[in-house]
Amino acid sequence: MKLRLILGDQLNERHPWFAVPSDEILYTLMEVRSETDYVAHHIQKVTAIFMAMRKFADNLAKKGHKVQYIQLDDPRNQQSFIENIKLIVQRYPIREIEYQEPDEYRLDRTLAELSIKTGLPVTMAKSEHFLTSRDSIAEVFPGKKHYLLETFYRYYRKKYQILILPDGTPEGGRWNFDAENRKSYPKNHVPPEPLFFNHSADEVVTMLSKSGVTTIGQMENNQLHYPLDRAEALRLLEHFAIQLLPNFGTYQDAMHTHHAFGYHSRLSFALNTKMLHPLEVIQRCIDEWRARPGEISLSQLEGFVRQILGWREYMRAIYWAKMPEYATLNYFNHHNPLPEWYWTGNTNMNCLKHTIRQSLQYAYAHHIQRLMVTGNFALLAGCHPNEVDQWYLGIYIDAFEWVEITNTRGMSQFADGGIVGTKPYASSANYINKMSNYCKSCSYNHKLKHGPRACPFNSMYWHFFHRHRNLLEHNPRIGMMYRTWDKMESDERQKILAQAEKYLNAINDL
Ligand code: FAD
Ligand code: DLZ
Ligand code: SF4
Repeated sequence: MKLRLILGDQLNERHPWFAVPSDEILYTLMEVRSETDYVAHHIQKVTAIFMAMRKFADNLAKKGHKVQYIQLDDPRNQQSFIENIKLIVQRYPIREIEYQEPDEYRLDRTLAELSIKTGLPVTMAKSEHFLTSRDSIAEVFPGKKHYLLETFYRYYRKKYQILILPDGTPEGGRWNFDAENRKSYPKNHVPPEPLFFNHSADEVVTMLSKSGVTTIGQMENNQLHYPLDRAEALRLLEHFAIQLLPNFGTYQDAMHTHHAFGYHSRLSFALNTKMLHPLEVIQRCIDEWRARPGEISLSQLEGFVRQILGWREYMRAIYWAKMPEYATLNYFNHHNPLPEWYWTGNTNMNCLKHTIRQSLQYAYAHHIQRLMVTGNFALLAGCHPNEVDQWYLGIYIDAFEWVEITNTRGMSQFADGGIVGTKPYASSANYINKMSNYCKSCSYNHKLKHGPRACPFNSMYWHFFHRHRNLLEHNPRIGMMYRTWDKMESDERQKILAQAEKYLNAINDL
């Protein structure tokens, strides 16, 4: 008999593994403390993963597959993949083990030891989920030291013939429509209501609490809103294609106190747990765009395709090219702890208050909130990338290390010194004010650099560039900034630096 291990983020019912049921194959899923405890996860994240795993196991069993499901509170549970497998191997006539390539380095290493630990032949199967392979950086950039997202994206647009005309040029004559996108919401604009699924999570929540699993965040009335199986994930995709895609690109970067989700798809959980394949998501959106000419512009569609075929696959490619060293990079040698209010949202800074509270409430914030509010602030505040990683890895419903660390440590903290991005995403209040309504009701003044009500982003922004001058001055995309700084009156510069020091020294009180 063959044992096939399915991890909690491998819920792809269309994998070739499941084509034909066989009594000779035992599928195994397990809820284990080694996974619930490697970081403090959001309660909704652990709950969603467990409930989705349970549904997946039930569906397999209904289709005639043999399934062994180990719950977290099962007295026989050894709380680790290897120890549980060793136990199953003793109880069943298992002759061989298979698993799908895990997406996380840590588990890749752990499962590589399965054969030694069990004494059985072990095979790693392709997960068939991504559009690129683990070594796609070597494929796209042979012998190169720099890996531009744009080059990667165009390579795979061509390879998969996505929005490519017969003569090989991109549909619409351009690869990038960013110039048309990224507007803030006009006054009184209200995006469509998000599609929520109302799953009662009482049973799993009680089990987690009885088992003493530490979680963060809330779940109102134990109602879980995320899709838990493929049918629901497909409904969410339909909702996105029909209701949200028409304005996705335009408002991709907009932030608002009343609209947590805007035109974002909320598909990341379904994608990262493999309920949906990235190509079917892209194809569904292309079909909708073709069916509604004049109503959905190419800029909306291209902006979305770029996220999935570009950023998502690119982040994974960098992860596998650079791990495990990547997890140790700290270009700026930042060592401060994260402010305490990252776990409560109790700060007077309105942008951070809203972004953090929303993250605790929904296990969700959209890209610009993650990058330009919480990420930007942690960078300016000199927080240790390990702390920042732990926070992001725990709090978001879609957080798995292969995509979290490259976004956090790379894109948002520039701790990789420029592998993912060409310059740090540091900004003053100006950007947040332009893209949101946060500043309008904030106790700080977004226009002031110093003085009692000055927005902390402004002075901390200059403090960041000032303290890292030797690392950043020669970056061609930043040089201009130092010329602006140098042109300021010396008295003004001193006031700004003193204001930043004051804020940095009282970071928990902001
Ligand atoms: P949409 O805005 O609707 O975008 C559609 C899809 O594109 C997403 O579902 C996602 O699969 C993909 N996508 C978009 N941007 C990115 C990106 N930069 N990297 C990878 N995929 C992308 N995404 C995760 O899936 N897991 C993470 O742990 C994660 N951590 C992040 C940490 C930081 C600091 C930042 C700046 C971004 C992070 N992202 C992460 C990327 C992005 O913010 C989320 O994918 C997105 O907000 C999920 O919401 P959505 O499904 O509504 O996305
Ligand atoms: C995130 C997570 C959690 C919290 N719990 C489990 C679990 O108990 N069992 C499991 O198989 N997977 C879990 N996961 C998802 C894994 O951590 C995920 O498979 C790895 O991060 C690899 O990407
Ligand atoms: Fe955020 Fe500053 Fe605007 Fe307040 S004024 S919302 S702290 S950017």
